[in-house]
Amino acid sequence: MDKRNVALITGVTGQDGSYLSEFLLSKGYEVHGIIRRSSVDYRERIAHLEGKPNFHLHYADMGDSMSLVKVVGKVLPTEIYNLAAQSHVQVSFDSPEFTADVDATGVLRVLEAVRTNHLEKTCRVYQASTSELYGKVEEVPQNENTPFHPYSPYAVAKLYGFWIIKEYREAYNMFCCSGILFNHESERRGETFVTRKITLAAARIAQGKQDCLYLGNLDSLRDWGYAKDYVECMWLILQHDKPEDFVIATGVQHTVREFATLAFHHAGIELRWEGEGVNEKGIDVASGKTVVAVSEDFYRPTDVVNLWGDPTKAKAELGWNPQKTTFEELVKLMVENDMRKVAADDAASRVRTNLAEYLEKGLVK
Ligand code: NAP
Ligand code: G4F
Repeated sequence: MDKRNVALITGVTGQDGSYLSEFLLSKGYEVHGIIRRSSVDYRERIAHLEGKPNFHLHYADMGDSMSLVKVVGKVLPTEIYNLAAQSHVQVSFDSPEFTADVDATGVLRVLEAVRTNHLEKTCRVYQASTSELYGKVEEVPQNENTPFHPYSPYAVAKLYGFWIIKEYREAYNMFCCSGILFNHESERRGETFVTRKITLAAARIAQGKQDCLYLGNLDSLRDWGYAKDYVECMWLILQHDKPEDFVIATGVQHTVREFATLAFHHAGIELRWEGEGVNEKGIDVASGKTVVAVSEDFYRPTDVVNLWGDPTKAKAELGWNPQKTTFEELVKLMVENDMRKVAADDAASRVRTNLAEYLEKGLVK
């Protein structure tokens, strides 16, 4: 039995990869992460970990089997967390083939890298699966037995990932599992996901650095949790006595409109909503100005509108607390972070203003 605790994380530079690295390092793991070459600095989320003795980075790519086989063979991990993905649903409509290669075939490449290195018996594999599998939902709330109905190229690719993990578990007796995670957010969330787009814009508007925030479907419902709480569950899933799949969610859902109302409140702006559909507007009660408007540019060809997870199994079998950070606490901590960020970094905020202008013109989603 391999007693080492050596984790390999794909997607280490992402929101979840950075929190998971911190979590595993705090548990005494040797942590290895896969990075890609880029012409710009994209390692902001893990910069504070670089140079730590137990933290190591390796170049590889989810689209390059050989690189994955080599890294797995060099690191000999006892646990692999496969978090790497083209993770933006709207972008998957623009780049469906790339999304399929990374999010579907990429999972197969990781599993085959484990087999090629003969680590099936010593290496456990976690797959970052998603509530998007439920897509055009067939029941609410969604649990481990709810039928899947993927509703975007991203979700279809992730469905392959889910099934190939299950197949390798059954065919080769490997300890590989999927965490079916509902949306989880944080101060490190990518800036084009709706929550972070809202908290950054609320901070900029409150500080006079942006006029208006343009959003798509305000009625969309999500079960939003805190990423820092969710990475613990990834680890718990791999420590379980048998390989199984788990729904990870808070069990509470809110609309995009509710998220925006609360975020602006924490930025010091009370919103009043007027109009319907594409004509709906969020008006600053104090100034009478429109600070939120709807743009069809952010509507999706098919949109998932009713995600609501049932975390009963994770609570019972993993002892995980889905309400560690509440929705209200999550929104507050994200806004407070972005208020500080926008205020502190004037140079950066000028760049952000440019980004905000692009957002307003619908050029960046
Ligand atoms: P994220 O911030 O977008 O991070 C994605 C990571 O994948 C980044 O490190 C990215 O590297 C890496 N990556 C993308 N393409 C790659 C490739 N070809 N080769 C190697 N690495 C590649 O995503 P996240 O929010 O942390 O989510 C982590 C995982 O959980 C993803 O698989 C996502 O689909 C899934 N998930 C997320 C949520 C959520 O609400 N956050 C919910 C359910 C499931 P670069 O930095 O180089 O781009
Ligand atoms: O924040 P979103 O882009 O996240 P989405 O599509 O739910 O995907 C995220 O969560 C999934 C888990 O369910 C992950 F698998 C996936 O990797 C990713 O992390 O959009 C949330 C909702 C959507 O219904 C979208 O139509 O918000 C709606 N929305 C409304 N206006 C917007 C906007 N989304 C974005 N990104 N930008 C808007 O302006």
